[in-house]
Amino acid sequence: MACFYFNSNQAGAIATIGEGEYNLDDQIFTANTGAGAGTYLEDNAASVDSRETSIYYCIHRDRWWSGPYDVLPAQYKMNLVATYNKNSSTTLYHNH
Ligand SMILES: [Ca+2]
Ligand SMILES: [Ca+2]
Repeated sequence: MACFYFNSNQAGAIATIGEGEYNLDDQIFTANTGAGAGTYLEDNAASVDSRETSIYYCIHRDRWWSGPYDVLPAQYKMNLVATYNKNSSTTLYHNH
């Protein structure tokens, strides 16, 4: 599972993604989880963390896994860079 946060440094509302998503316009930040709760996940995430042990995620700026992207390694926390407030799709890969 990848956790997205509305604010930097894993703060604010949270949204979780467990699989690849070609768009993020039908996911929302979970109610009552902090600043930004209830807003759409697409183009509104500032930071992420991974709860996976053998999967890494790519977070893309555009839908259908296109455009600039950030890589979220397993068991890692980071602020988004290429997709800061511009996140539109996700893919996941198993580590080799
Ligand atoms: Ca979706
Ligand atoms: Ca976008």
